[in-house]
Amino acid sequence: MAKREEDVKLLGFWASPFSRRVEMALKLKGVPYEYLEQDLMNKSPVLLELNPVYKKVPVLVHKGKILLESQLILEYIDQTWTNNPILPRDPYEKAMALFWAKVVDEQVKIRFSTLVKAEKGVEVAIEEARELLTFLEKEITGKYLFGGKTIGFLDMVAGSMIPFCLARGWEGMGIDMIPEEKFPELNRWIKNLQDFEIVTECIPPREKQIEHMKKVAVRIKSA
Ligand SMILES: N[C@@H](CCC(=O)N[C@@H](CS)C(=O)NCC(=O)O)C(=O)O
Repeated sequence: MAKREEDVKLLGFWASPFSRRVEMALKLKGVPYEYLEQDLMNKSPVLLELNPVYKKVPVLVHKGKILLESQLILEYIDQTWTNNPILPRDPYEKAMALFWAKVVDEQVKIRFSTLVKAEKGVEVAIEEARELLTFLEKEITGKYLFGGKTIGFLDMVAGSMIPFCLARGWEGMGIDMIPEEKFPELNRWIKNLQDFEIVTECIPPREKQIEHMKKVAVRIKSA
């Protein structure tokens, strides 16, 4: 079990799936951390100093070492505190978890912007987003969670991003992107995730997140 003197700080933002997943990982490992909420509209000198390349959260500081990029931070946490594994130990399963996590963070996330801009039309944008979700629907079929019986890497990446961030953004546009009848397995997974305190503690408040995602949509449109 991790001890007090671990000296872990997390620079994050309440609505960010990237920093929420890092919190899930720290909670799963039982690592105490100091959380420093960031104002992304008015970035602090400390954030700019610690992440001068991307100027983004999350930033994890462990005993003075600076860790950037949420998926890499999850790997670092997993290798530093070895209790309650996050990544599969099997090399093939690990590669697949990393592959699907990349799909979520790159492709599924981009589909939110595609829909906001709706350049090809709303129906086409919805179709494209659902096509990607269908791959995940197949992946989760027959499993309790992506990580099996316990929360794993893909549960943290996809769980922070899809139901509690993107789906709420789509909902703000009046779209139920993951309807139960089309995605029964993903809906089951979303419910299963919420059996875990480390997840429920990291889910942003629903209405506040929807309002936040509406503002994100306005920014995407005017960019
Ligand atoms: N690939 C990065 C993405 C991090 C990211 O996009 N963070 C957003 C918050 S959700 C941010 O800090 N945005 C500030 C900005 O873009 O100026 C990761 O996985 O950590």
